[in-house]
Amino acid sequence: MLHFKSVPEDYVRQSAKCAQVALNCSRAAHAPVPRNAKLPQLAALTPKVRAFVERSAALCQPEQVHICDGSESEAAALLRLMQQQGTLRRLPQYDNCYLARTDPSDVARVESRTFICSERERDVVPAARAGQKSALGNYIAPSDYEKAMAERFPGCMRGRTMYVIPFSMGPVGSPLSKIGVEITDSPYVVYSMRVMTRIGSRVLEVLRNDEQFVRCLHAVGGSGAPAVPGWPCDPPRTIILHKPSDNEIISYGSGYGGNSLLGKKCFALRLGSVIARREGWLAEHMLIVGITDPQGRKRYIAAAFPSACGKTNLAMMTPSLPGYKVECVGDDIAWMRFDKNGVLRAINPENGFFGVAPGTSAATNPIAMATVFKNTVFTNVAETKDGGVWWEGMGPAPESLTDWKGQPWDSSKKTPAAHPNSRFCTPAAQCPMIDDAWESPEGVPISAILLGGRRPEGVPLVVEARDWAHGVFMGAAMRSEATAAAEHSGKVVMHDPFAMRPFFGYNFGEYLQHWLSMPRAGRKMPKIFHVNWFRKDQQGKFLWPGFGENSRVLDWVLRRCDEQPCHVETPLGLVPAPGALPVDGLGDINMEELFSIPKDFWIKEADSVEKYFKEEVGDDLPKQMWEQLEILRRNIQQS
Ligand code: SAT
Ligand code: MN
Repeated sequence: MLHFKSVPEDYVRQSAKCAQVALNCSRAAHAPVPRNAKLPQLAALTPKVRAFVERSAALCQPEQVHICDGSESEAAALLRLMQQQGTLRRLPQYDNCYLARTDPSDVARVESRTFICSERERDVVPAARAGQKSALGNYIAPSDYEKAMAERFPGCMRGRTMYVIPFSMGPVGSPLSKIGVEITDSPYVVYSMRVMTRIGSRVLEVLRNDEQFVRCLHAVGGSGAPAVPGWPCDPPRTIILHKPSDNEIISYGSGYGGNSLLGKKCFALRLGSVIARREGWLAEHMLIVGITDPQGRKRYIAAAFPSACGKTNLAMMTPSLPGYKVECVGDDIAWMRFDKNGVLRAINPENGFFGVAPGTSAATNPIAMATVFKNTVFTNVAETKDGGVWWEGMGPAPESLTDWKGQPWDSSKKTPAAHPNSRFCTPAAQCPMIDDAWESPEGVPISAILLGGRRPEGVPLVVEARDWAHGVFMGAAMRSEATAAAEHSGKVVMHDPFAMRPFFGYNFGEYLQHWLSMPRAGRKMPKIFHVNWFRKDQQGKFLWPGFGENSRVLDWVLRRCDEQPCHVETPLGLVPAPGALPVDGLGDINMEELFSIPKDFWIKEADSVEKYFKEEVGDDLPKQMWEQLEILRRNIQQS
């Protein structure tokens, strides 16, 4: 069995020295970290963190080790280093903004190379129909996990600096937060983790009281000069491994997003979902927003949509309805737990937004536009000739552009200027409508949960679940068009239960059981709704304007949370009563088509959900889900 060997004593001594001088290495001729910078010594680490660092160093054999303290001077040194290495270009148009261009084969999450390890396959993969393997949950056996590591990690950081990033998912010290330590050889990852999580010495302090943390080991891989200067990676051998039983995440070969910022999908969702089940809470792929109504009453909702389906737009919505205010707590992940009063409370475990750039504009998301032009790293967007950025959907293309691959671009080119999964990585605190309570240690109270996806056909604008079990069924049956956030392509409608398909850390059948077990005496269960902003007419035109106009749907949702009788029953659940959804001033909205429930479509949809449940979940599907499917079938037949 391969594991980290113990590190020779002199290596540790050498490493301890390096902790002070790593960013001042001779090859990177940038200004040294000031002598008085507070860089904790290896010896000052807690024993478990130190052991993890020593084992990783012995395995990866970096030239030096740098323990990140999270200081401004450290960030400045990283930026200088990355500009020298060619990873980042400064964008002189803006304040402290940078552009990274990745290797063109390292541009999105790689779901096919992402695995969960456990002793038993069934812990990870549901019991599918005989002879068929469920595609929910990518399992790797412990021996293959060790082998994958042994084939990639020994000596993989030779000549590089190994950075140690203590990070907190959630406000530092909150009872709802969790700690991780990511070891990486990518300064881009360190800088991005600094934006996306809370890092540094203050996190190490928390570990002094409780030594529990998730071990995250990341290496970009590759040897020799990288194909794209400043972006070493090893796409053919990329692998992302999770071992929930050991609180361990291992990632090799990719520097991009969810593959390398291990606090995000790997920890906050995959390991997070396992920890959440163990401890009785929920780790979900959901945004969180606060909505204040014209009466001044504020409620919070959480909403699950697959990657690149407009979560960031909803999280930063400028409501078109007069008197409404939306404030953002988070745009991607929610950790939620019932408190002692039976209220579901949510925190955003992240500290920044890693948002999809294309489609973001002053019209679609003015708040994002007001957020991202300072202290931001853009990745794979296009660059203007005066050092600004551009992407499809931002507005008219400026005259001369450099595309995401660094090539001259003009609108006659068939290829997009910005990669469809290009991103901004920006601190949440500088969002002009960040919620006052966004870092509240106890979390914000959740009144409603929204589920949704991109459904061009058949699925109404909004449907309220009749009860909790029906809401869980809606989540289980969620589908959405594929997006550019992972390697899938084309406009196929994929099943994506709870928008968690690529992020489950354990058996999806057990996940549903966990959700079904939430209602208890004394708990105030949030209402669950399914929304679809993306329904199209016969001509392929969107039936609903979306964006800020979605506040009209939120208005109805909140009135339903107040138990106002502004609904009617349908075979799918409850929808707004005629006239209850405020559409005044919207012009021609075909409400009939927007809310129609085509019988043929729904017969097929129920068949497809049945097939999915059978093939992907089999015996592990809770029986309440079969009952819900039967109710749907009966309702449709009788309609
Ligand atoms: O996983 S990423 O962080 O790269 C983005 C996403 O899919 O939401
Ligand atoms: Mn996401």
